[in-house]
Amino acid sequence: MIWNSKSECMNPEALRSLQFARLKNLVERVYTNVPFYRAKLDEAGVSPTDIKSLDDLAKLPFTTKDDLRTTYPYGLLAVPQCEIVEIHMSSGTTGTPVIDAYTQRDMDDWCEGMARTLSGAGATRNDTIQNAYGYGLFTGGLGAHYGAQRIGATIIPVSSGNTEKQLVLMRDFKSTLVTCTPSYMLYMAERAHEMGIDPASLGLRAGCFGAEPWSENMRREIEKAWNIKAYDIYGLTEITGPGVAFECAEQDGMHMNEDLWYPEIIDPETGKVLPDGKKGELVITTITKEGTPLIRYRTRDITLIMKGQCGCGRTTRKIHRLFGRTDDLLVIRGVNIFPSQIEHALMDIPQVEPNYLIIVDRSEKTHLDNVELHVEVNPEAFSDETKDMETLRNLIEATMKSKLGISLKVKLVEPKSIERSTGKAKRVIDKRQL
Ligand code: DLL
Repeated sequence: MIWNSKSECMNPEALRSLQFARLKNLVERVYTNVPFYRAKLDEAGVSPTDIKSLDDLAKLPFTTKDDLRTTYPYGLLAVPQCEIVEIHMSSGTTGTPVIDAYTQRDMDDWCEGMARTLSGAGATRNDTIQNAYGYGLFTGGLGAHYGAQRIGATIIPVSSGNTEKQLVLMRDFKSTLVTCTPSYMLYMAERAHEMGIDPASLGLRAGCFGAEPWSENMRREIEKAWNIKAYDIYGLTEITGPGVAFECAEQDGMHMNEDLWYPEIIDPETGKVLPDGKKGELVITTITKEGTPLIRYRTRDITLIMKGQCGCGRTTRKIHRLFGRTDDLLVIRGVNIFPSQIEHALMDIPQVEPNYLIIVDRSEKTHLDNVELHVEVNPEAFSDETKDMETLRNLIEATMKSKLGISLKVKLVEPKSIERSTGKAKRVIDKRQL
């Protein structure tokens, strides 16, 4: 289902000229209305008249999360505050929140982005969408809600948590689609089994999952447990929320809604723009945004823009499933590792569950980093025989060593002993005082 074929299947040249017109307008708007951007552009020696083609975007300075924090709460507003109809916020890890402020037009774009996203998963007005993303300041809940409303589906705004009720609602209202974090979807399957319900019997058809890193293997687990299609969806608070990019029926990369949010990939070290197909940091410019527009926002998310055209008919470019973040990169004894790589390696071992916790610490004596990986053994493989568990532990340690090149200590833990989250799962505890 293509929600808006006029925009999503545009001839690439027409799309580029639309993006350029929008970019030019954006640069003029922020230069005139946002003192922060005027100063930033002046400092970089660029003026709005220097923007003569899309390539000139590279002349503009980046915006970082720190810029958003130092201008909190309203320092990046590009319209009078009476134009703002809603705000959202994410707390991040350092405590100072990052906000997004929307005008009515920004809300329309958000609804549009999410309507396209849900349609990518095949949703129509005939669907019953159970929305288990958290409602409130987090963009997941209301974002999915607005999108579902736009396509005219029946929404069950249950929010995250209350797992037994989720399962009852799925059964009673015959939900066809679920929206939540991938880890919560797996947890709900586990609870269903405990309650004697086979999740695959509930009749769901699909789900839109995002807001946290997950892997291809985790997709397979979810699809198998629920007998559904699991679609990857991407977005971030600073850039409106979910709806920025989404998977279509091909399930191979996420279409960027690039008529609204323009993507670039840069080398995170040098800041240089990389060609399509090369992996780097995703940078987004909000070309239609009115409330808190951002120029070249460094997302810290690592992906690549995929080459070639998608079989679904959309012409918007796709980004690859996220590889990780530049800032959750764990540097362990000099080796760069993303938690997603550990997850990936783990999922090839059938005796363990996709629930894990990475604990990093530094020895006071040797000053060397130590990693302890807590892994849940699945109930069938769990055994009281120390020898069996020892063999499994050695197997995991050897797999990690060969796939990631580091030695880590594995601790096998009982099924269901790692804390579950109804929102974003916490996978890493870094105790090093770096
Ligand atoms: O998580 C928005 C969202 C809600 C996206 C619901 C998808 C579904 P934030 O809380 O600001 O916003 O977190 C944004 O989460 O920069 C990524 O690092 C990560 N993230 C989001 N989607 C994905 C995904 C929402 N599909 C941050 N895969 C982003 C991996 C994701 N990571």
